[in-house]
Amino acid sequence: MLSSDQIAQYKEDGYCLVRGIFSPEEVSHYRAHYMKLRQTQAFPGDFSGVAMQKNAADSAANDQPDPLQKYPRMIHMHRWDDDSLQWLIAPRIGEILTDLLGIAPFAVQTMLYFKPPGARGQAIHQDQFYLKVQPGTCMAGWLALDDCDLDNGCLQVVPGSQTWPVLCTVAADTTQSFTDVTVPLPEGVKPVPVIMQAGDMLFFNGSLVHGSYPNTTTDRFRRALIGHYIVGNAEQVSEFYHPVLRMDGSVVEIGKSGSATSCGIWVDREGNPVIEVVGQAGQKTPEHE
Ligand SMILES: O=C(O)CCC(=O)C(=O)O
Repeated sequence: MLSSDQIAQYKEDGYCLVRGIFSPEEVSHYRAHYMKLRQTQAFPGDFSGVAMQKNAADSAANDQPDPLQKYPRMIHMHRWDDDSLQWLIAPRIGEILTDLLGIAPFAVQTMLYFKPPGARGQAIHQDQFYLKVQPGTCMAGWLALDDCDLDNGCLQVVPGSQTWPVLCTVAADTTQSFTDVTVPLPEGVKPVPVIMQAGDMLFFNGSLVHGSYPNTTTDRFRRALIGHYIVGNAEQVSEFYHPVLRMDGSVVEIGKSGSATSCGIWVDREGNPVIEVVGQAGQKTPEHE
């Protein structure tokens, strides 16, 4: 159960860090489990990133093999791996999400980021851009399987951005990001790093702007096991996230949200940046979450 301070921090900042929710033995089990799966075969939805734009100034960098080719991100493992399913619907995660949301969640997605040494990060974005939960929003539960810091590309978040509408996306720098869209931030607003130890879990709201920089180490992975959830009174979520599960693992039928959506752009009002919602203008169709 979360403390009132943790719930207050979530309301204020859009995220809540819960330390040591999984033991060192459990974390070590998941690391070994996913490394073994990754080395065994390819799985549906494996994603090693968009092609990297060439860096005109650095031809040596252009010739480097991309570490993500060997360690593509896994997705929706809970649909074919029981360990992943049991983790996704673990009661301890359900209890925390219920504390934060005020209602039991539904579970919709698992992902495993290996982020080996030298791997690109993921440009800042909002998960709700992809999940399109209506009404309400989605939540991420991001479990660190390795200690995460600035060097190996820890998660970065923009505190308070959970109150923003979904922003229109722009092209990302694919030399730094394995996905190709990002969201702009007004001048002076910067993401802050979330330093975590293996076993810590970060819970964050679907509108929170977040992402990560590359892993610049030569010898440390930054593995993360991620669950995505939606509020238990949601009526729709994007088709990609179906089937939707109750936290007891049973399937719940809800609607599929369409691709049409509005998004926000930053405009200047009397010297202050504010978000103006502009329909679909400037919106790029998401190919990869
Ligand atoms: O782990 C990362 O580097 C980024 C993860 C992320 O952005 C996400 O799960 O939506």
